[in-house]
Amino acid sequence: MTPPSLFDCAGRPLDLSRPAVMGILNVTPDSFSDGGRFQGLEQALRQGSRMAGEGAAILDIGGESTRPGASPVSLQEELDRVIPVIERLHAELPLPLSIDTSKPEVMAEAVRAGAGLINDIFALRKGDALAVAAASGVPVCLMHMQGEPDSMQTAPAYDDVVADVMTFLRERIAACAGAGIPPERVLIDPGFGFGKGLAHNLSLLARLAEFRALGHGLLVGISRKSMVGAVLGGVPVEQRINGSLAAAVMAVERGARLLRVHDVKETVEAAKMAWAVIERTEEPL
Ligand code: 8Y7
Repeated sequence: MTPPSLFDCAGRPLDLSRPAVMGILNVTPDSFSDGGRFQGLEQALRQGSRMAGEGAAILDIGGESTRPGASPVSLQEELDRVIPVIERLHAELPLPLSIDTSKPEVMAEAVRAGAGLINDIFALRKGDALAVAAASGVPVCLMHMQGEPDSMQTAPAYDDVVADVMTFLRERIAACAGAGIPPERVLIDPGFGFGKGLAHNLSLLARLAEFRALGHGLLVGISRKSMVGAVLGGVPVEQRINGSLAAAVMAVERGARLLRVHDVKETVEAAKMAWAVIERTEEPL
């Protein structure tokens, strides 16, 4: 059950025969300064170009904050945020783009605008997301989440977190197959921090290799998350790079092939080092 190593993201290849980095591009008002829509667009383009230059293989563009307690964003507002950014980045950069959304309408518009992957923290469970994703023709990432963003951290509970998450992902993979999304188009993600306590997150990372049995490309997002802050004694997000890199290396060693991160250059270098050891490669990567 070797996962596919090459994904066709709307005509742009994503090579996961070795670890690759997905750069996070949030297009939310709190993620750009104060200058309104145009400044937000220009800033997103600069940030996207920088991450591409730092070695990102794909950029993940999101217009809705999923932090606990964040207020929901209307469909029109989410479209207004992400579609111009996707259009411009698609025109100006050669790399594939991912749309981070749970709304079927945003998925459809984003793919029309040039997005080549759908990253959905709800694993295509909202409305007709399954059918829309199937019709789009692009690969999808199915992420596990227990509960809903506003309440998921209240009392997360599992019998066996790895087994429970794997059962959920198997069910969503089957739902995709039923909707016409073949397994070769599906990436999976255990969803670090989404309805998980620290012990759950640490178990998922320690036992990440077990997810290889599902035979799908494995994406992980640990970058700057609270699990890193907690381990380091409550440090703020801007002091979580080293902890995030340590977790990224452990994920690569256990089979992760796409790392969703804020700190692209650092993660690209850490992943190259890990991969050189795994492959005993003496050539520069
Ligand atoms: C993840 C994600 C977020 C993740 C995937 C954050 C959108 C929270 N986390 N998507 N999105 N996996 N696939 O801190 O772990 O970045 S948002």
